[in-house]
Amino acid sequence: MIRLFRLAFIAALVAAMALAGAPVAAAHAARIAADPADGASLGQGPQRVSATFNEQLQPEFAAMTVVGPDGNLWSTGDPQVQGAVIAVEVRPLGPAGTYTVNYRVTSADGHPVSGSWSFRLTVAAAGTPGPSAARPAGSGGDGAIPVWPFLAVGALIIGGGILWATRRKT
Ligand SMILES: [Cu+2]
Repeated sequence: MIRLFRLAFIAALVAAMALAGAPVAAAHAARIAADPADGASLGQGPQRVSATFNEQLQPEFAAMTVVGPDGNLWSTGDPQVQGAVIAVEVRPLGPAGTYTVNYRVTSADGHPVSGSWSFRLTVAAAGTPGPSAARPAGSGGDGAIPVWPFLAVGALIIGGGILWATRRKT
């Protein structure tokens, strides 16, 4: 009877670990806000653009650019990652039209997430563009983090639970 209880306990523990582990592996960071907002019409260019995600980002391998209607880069410098926010400085803008913000960030679980949104500048300004955006800026390598450390930690926890359960026999 006690042996049966112990087996049931172990089975429940393993099932709980599998259920708890699944969302971790599946959950990528998702963008929940953008500044300027997607589709915004602005009479004046922003000094910086930023995207906010639903979870902390890893600061490594982040990329963010602003590409103007002329095909040039209007972002300047490297993006900054702080908590769940990635931002990049923007030059004084130039021609009126659509500016597209492209980003690539690394989720807390190690998965790279990329996307883009755009805003419109309604009044042309006198800014000087950066280089052509044809050559992607800030691509410093693949940001993927291996999954095996998470699996190893999961196995340790399950193993510890089994050990604990078997030691509790009366
Ligand atoms: Cu993920």
